[in-house]
Amino acid sequence: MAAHQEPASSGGGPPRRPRVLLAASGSVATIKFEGLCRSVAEWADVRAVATASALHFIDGASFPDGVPLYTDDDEWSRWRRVGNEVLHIELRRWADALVIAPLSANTLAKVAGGLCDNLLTCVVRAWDYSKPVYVAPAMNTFMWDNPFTARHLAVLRELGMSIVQPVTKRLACGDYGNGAMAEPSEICKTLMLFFGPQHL
Ligand code: PCO
Repeated sequence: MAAHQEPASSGGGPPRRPRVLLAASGSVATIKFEGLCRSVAEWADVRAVATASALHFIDGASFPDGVPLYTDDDEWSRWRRVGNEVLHIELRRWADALVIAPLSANTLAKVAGGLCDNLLTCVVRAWDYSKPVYVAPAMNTFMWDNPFTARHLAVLRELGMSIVQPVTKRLACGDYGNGAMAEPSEICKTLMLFFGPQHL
């Protein structure tokens, strides 16, 4: 990967496709991640990051061709000696926007606290906040209603991140309530509005 990339909005020739880094943490809603990657890849260059927990819900065999899926193993296996590429830094440089969908309660807490113990959280910890971050929380209603959620989301908003609000519906455990991840089509639409028609 090149160390520096032209911004999507740079003057001169036609704008290049937006570069979107899509990241998934571990939630039952991660079953929707593949669909989100497919939708966004129709109009953007997409790279994907999955936490170890997210991988429980992702079928590598059906993951879209042309969307590289990076995991914690890639972060470690690429680095042998000083001077080698550091994956979370390269991804942070490459991307025009970061989307975390789903954002689990655990990853929300880690991001709010500045923890960086895996590839996804290292990208966030290294992020350039002049570039957008969208997060789509997903969790059981009891977790969503827990006071920690509002506190942690307030920190994310203060950092400039945008929250794609969860919806009320039947959850994976059978409970009915708020906490279901926004539909991939909604998340995709939110991103398209940010990039605007000139890039699509
Ligand atoms: C645990 N967690 C969840 C996660 C949030 N749920 C959702 C939706 C899915 C089905 O449409 C699972 C994607 O309900 O985002 O349910 C509950 S105990």
